[in-house]
Amino acid sequence: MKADINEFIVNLEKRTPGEREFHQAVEEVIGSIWDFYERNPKYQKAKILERMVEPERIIMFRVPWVDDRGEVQINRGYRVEFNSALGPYKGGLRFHASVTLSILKFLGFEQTFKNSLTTLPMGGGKGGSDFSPKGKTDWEIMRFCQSFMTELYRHIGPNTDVPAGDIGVGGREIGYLFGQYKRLKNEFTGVLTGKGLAWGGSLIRPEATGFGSVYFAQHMLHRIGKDIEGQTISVSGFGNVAWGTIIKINELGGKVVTISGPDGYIYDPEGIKGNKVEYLLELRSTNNDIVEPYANEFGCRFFAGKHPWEVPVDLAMPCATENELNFDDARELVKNGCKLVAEASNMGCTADAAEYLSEYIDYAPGKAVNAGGVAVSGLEMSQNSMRYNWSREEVDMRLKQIMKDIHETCVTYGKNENKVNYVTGANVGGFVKVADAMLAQGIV
Ligand code: 2IT
Repeated sequence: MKADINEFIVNLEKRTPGEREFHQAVEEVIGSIWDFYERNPKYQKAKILERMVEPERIIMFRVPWVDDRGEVQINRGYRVEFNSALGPYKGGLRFHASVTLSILKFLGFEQTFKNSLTTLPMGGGKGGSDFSPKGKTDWEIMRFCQSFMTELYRHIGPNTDVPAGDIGVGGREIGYLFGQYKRLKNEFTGVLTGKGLAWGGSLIRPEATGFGSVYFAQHMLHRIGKDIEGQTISVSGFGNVAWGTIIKINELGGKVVTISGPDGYIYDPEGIKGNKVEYLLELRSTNNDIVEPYANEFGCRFFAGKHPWEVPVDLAMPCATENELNFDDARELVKNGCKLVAEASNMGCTADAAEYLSEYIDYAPGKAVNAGGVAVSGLEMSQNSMRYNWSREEVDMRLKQIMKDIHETCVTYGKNENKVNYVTGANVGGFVKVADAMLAQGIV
């Protein structure tokens, strides 16, 4: 058995040289579904896994634009249309200097499993650009978005591929992208999610990734006889996901003591609550991507160049980006008595950190924990199709139910005596539906 799995990985690496993050994501999935795959020869015979690691289509394009000084700028745009077995390609756009094809392939691959877990009819995709909104003016961001959409519009559509936001793409960018799509196609459709409330957006979409992650963590805690209430929690990042996560933790009686940025982390032992949560939005709107000003504003400590995982807490929720929690961080968390890590970022833990955490405490991967974001995007698509808007309560109720179902799926497929391996649970649970749909649809 080992030989086969190794052969699979060697072949993958040969076909996709240098795509480190993509290999990491595939290896994690393959490692946990291999037994299941072997026990089900119908999947092997149809080469389901071999097909799953090959995106159905990749679009790469030039994005030229003119900055405020009149200088020509060139970025690269991407859309990875990974898998459409369950529905139109669905997944965010990331605008960040670190974006490469490998990063978008890892995200698109993960998205396929994540979207399957939501129970909604969505395939997997991801896109973006190496353009970073950091330090750019509003006019520059608008011109970039218009140029990006001028190519992308011919590849997407409400029944084909429905992008949304990710790092560097929020309400403002979705607005500019939507405006240009509408202008080019002369069609007002639900081609993007994360839209403004007045023009087709869904209530709770901005909060959904964070809220859903906390609902998921709450189910993990309940299973081991605990609750969010009274827990001290470390969070990383200070963007959209951290913001929603912190709001919901406060609402449920937990205390968040850290946030972080590329510059370091903040330790606020009093808890990040009240107007401090509002301040996060202000911090983000400056486009500087640094968290240090929080320390000056509220008189607490800033630790330059460090990860928040050295702070002793009951629970840790990574909310920033991939590989933000490494093996040493994982060891430090466990040593300091942390009981649970719920990953709200995509592939927030390095492979060795994830393995270590799974062994010693409860650890759940991003594709299960953060699926609430794309789930509410799916609900936004439903509302757009009906040309109708649900109330806040209605959307929140559906989000809660979806997170409960995802947790149950993880327990069903990941339970081993008294412990749940959430990595196995999420991967096998996500795989089965996609694989069965692919079998039914023939060799395509
Ligand atoms: O990683 C993710 O699930 C997202 N960035 C959200 C994707 C979406 O289509 O809402």
